[in-house]
Amino acid sequence: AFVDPHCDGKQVVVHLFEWKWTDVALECERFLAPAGYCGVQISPPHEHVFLPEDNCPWWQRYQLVSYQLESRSGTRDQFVDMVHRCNAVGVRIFADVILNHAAGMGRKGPGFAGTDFDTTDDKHDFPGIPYSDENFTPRELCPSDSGSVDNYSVEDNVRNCYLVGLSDLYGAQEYVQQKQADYLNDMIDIGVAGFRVDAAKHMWAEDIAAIQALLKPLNVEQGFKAGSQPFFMHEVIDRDDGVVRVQEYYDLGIVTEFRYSQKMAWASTGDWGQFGGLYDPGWGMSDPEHAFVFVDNHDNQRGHGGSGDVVTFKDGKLYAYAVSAMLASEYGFTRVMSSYDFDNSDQGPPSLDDFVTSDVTINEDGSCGGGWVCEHRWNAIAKMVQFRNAVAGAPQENFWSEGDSMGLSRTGKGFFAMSQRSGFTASVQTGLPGGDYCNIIDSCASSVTVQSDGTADISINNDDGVLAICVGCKGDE
Ligand code: LAG
Ligand code: CA
Repeated sequence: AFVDPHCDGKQVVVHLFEWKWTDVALECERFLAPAGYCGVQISPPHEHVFLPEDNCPWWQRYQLVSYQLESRSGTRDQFVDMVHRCNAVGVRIFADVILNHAAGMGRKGPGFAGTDFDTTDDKHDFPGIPYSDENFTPRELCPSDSGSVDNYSVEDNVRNCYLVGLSDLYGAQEYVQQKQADYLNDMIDIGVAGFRVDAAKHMWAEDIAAIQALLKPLNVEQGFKAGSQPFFMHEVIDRDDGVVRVQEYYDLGIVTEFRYSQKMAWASTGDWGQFGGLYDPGWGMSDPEHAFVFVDNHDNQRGHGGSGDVVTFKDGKLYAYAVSAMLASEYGFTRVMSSYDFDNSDQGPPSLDDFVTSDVTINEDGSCGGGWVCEHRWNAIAKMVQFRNAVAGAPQENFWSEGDSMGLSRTGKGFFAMSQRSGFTASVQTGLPGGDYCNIIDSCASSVTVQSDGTADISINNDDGVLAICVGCKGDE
């Protein structure tokens, strides 16, 4: 349940981190639909705290003030317009929702849209919802001395204490569940296709299930089949290092697989052999049907939650290899990160003087400017979206690696190889029917002749160092 993204079998979501709704709408129309992206994970759309004294860090959006759809990314009207325009071109919107907590303790309003709130002196006043003291997890249910989460091997600690001092909602209460469901239903009525649940690890699974039971089916007027359930992507950082495991979330949707991100970083050191056994059930990793995979996310790319071994846009071409490898392989449902450049880990998005987020600028060559990195537009990454869609369902076989080079087939539908060496050549088993195939990465400037037994001599000689051929694929997207 809750595992269908409702995008006609397309396989890749892009996180347009901190983009404004006006820019997301444009991007759906001008790029994401033609490239074959399934949908967009947007930044949290609710009213959040407003922290100009801290230069409005990106993370102010993870502190709830009210459920009004008024945020740094835009107004309610702009949100509605975005959802409708993206749905119209077959690109789905998935909202990042904060259900575990409200604002941090010791803060005072007004929030971003002018709504009062007050968490000073241990108060929990959120009149805009309304939530008050009784709607937050009772102190006696949290076993930590400080009241904050500080022991990941104790379930009550992880779920009932305050995550980095954020006021923890008492998710077992029907009142809280109903308010949260009302918020999600408002977006379902507008036409979103699903949700990314922030800090799901810190919520009891039965509380999430209770919210889900209160949700409406998706909006048929926005192109969803009658009776469709929203798609759910749960944020659970499980690296075999605590009491909460990804398996607990299988009935609730798909779940982040952070070990994948970690292994990707190891493979990217030039040891692509690691990629062969990447899905390791023995390591407790999620089964393929529930795994939500990514090379990096908005937290670990800047040393926040779940950081450590990670490859990001700052690694340049190596990053394109990693994302290409992810999109080539079979495991999990994939998310591509789209970032803005930053020097310090709290820095917000490119903005005008008054912390109003800047428009995303598009250069003549299709790359982005103004501080927006747009990894999702990088040539190899965008082309590999087409590959992943084309080979969906085909088994991954014939994996080989030679240090910094690797390849695999998606038998019957596609073959992929990449190399960090220029002019790399190899004789391989492609797993494809005989014939001539063109490399979609260089728009058919190079091609591969597959023999009737599936073997081929390949050479990789484009700027990206990537070769991807697939049945029925053309060089242009
Ligand atoms: C997440 N996933 O489970 C988000 O992906 C992650 O970005 C969120 O933390 C976290 N859960 C809680 O929603 C982010 C920042 C934190 C920030 C928090 C709230 O990584 O650094 O905490 O959002 O804005 C900030 C300060 C803390 C302070 C806290 C409460 O950095 O020092 O204690 O606010 O005032
Ligand atoms: Ca909690």
